[in-house]
Amino acid sequence: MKLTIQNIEFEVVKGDITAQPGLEAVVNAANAELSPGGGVAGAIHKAAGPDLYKECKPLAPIQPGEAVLTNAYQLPNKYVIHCLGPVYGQDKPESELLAACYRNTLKIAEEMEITSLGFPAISTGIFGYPAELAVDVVFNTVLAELSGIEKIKKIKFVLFSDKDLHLYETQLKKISVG
Ligand code: AR6
Repeated sequence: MKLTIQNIEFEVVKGDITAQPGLEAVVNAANAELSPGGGVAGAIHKAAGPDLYKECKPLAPIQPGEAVLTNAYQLPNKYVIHCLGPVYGQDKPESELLAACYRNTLKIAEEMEITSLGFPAISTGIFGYPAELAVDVVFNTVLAELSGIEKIKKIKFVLFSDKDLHLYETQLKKISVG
């Protein structure tokens, strides 16, 4: 599903964040050490190859809410923006830290003049953030940032399950009817 808001195309798909050749940057749901780990981070490091972790190592550790940029190596993208989401029930306030992830990622993308980027559902896997709560934070945060965005033309949300796809599509439909 697609929707254009203030000249930015939003797209919501079910898919794999490591298989998004049309996007200049993809976002990693990272760990503090920026190491491979599991979930999105494991998949991204596996697909990018070992040079990614070599570039990551000196940038670590990062704090919850923080984001850093690297090259994407063997991924079909130019950059990876690594973002550390909050561990639900541990890093507080969770919603503010999750919002900071999305804000900081958008800020880096703007600074680097990145025109298209893809987000997974940060913190909603191993970090335990309920997806139905996270999706509200995601859309509230991204929509609040739109007035400051000039370079980004496409934001794609790449979800791993039908349930998450449905949550995101429901949000996008709500926005489209105002
Ligand atoms: N493409 C898109 N989404 C995916 C993919 C993929 N290839 N793989 C999983 N997801 P998670 P977190 C979904 O756990 O909660 C790692 O070990 C997944 O179903 O990757 O921020 C890191 O090293 C879920 O909906 O990220 C950290 O230690 C969402 O992406 C920790 O997990 C996020 O799941 C980060 O945990």
